[in-house]
Amino acid sequence: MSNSRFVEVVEDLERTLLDFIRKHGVTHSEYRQATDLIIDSIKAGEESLLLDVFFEAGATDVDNADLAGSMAAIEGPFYLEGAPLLQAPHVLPQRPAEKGDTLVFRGTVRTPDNTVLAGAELDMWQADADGLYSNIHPDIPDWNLRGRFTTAEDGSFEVTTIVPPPYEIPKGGPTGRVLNGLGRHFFRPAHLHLKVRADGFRELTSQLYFKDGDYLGSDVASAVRDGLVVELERTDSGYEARYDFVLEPPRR
Ligand code: MBD
Ligand code: FE
Repeated sequence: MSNSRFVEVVEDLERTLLDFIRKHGVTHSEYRQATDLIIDSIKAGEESLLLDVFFEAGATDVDNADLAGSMAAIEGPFYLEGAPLLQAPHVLPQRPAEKGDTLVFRGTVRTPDNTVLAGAELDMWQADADGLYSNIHPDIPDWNLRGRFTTAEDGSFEVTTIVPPPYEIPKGGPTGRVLNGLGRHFFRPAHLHLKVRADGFRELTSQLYFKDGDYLGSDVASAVRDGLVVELERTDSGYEARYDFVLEPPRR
């Protein structure tokens, strides 16, 4: 962000929030409740959950306004750099008897003119069958259901994992208390998170949902978009899904 843009947006945010305080007659005690809420959510290990639930999809829509590649999606609060690098056949790290139905996820990585990208990296993370993320929620081995793998010479990839369930925002935490106060439910539809990167292309943050899944129409984070919903097809051994990613060149 350039300094001139910083000044423009921060001064406008300042004006907007001061107007808001006057408009609603926000008292000092209410102001302090708001700052405590933000601090508490971070201390409770909710990372950026509170702000991501309310605002991240709005910023992502701005990025998606003029698009040459696949639609971007919200990253959410639980991405971590440095997930294990997997060798083929790719299987996301999991416990010996990981709960959940087996999911084989396949696709390709290409450029906007349909050239396949070999050696593109997919960095994937998801909730387990209890709806919990490793390295964030307790009692799960580090890096469980998180991993990086690369596309083959023909630009294709395949990874085996489990079908995630809908994600429920922790009920007892600060973000949950806000949602409860608003009378909203706590669910996000089931989803897979992926980042896709290749040298010379813009990194894509994606997130894929499953057609006909619960909460697609009422995501608590308001982040479902048509281009991000994939079919979940039954097979003899579980389910399969596919998505073809298109990476675009850097914007500037
Ligand atoms: C998630 O898994 C998520 O993706 C978002 C955006 C918010 C909370 C939990
Ligand atoms: Fe998520």
